[in-house]
Amino acid sequence: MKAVIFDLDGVITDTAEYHFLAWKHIAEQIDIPFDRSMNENLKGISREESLESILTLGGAETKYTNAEKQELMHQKNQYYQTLISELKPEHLLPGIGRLLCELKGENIKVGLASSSRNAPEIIKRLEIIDDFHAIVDPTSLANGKPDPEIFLTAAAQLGVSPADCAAIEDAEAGISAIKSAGMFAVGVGHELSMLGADLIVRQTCDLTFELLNEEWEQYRIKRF
Ligand code: B16
Ligand code: MG
Repeated sequence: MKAVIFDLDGVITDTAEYHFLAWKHIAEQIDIPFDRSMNENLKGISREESLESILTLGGAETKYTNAEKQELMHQKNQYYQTLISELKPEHLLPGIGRLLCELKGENIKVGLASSSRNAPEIIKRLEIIDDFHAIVDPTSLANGKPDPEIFLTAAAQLGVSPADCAAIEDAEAGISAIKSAGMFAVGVGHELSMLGADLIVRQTCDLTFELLNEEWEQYRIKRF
């Protein structure tokens, strides 16, 4: 294991709640009911695809022009940015600060593969930006998760072969992307929603270098 690539939302910090509140604010404006269970399907999905999903749920997929959709996304992002302006180092999910520290001590490269255009701002506010050797710019990609492009780009930026990377995700689309990239997939969450992951932990506080390394060795023995 030469590199570990992190998803952001749901792995490093819990911005899913802020995405939920921001989309709910927009959905209410356009009279579409939106709840937390609907929000689950938007995890890891781009801003554009999230809006399309909400419009489809509300039977409004053909109701808005492209310009109107751009405006709705702009308003959602403004609301979201107000919420993330409150983020502080204490909003790191449990165990993540320790894991970043352990990886540094082991000379393992660290990458960020988040679909969020707000990711650099968020990791700056969490005061962990210096721990990352590569941060993928999602606007430079042709395809979002579950396509493997974001994880392959992170590995290329780190100068590490995908086969030597582990990646951590909390969303189904993300686990599929990691597996298609040929990497060791670590899922954070319930077994049923992390199908396909090589290692599943219930909470971020269970993520230690020791566990990742042990499971990585088992995975290598099974594969080769
Ligand atoms: P933005 P991740 C994803 O982050 C979120 O899970 C998803 O809900 C959001 O729509 C997407 O980022 C885009 O975010 O609107 O800030 O560009 O899980 O890939 O870190
Ligand atoms: Mg996520």
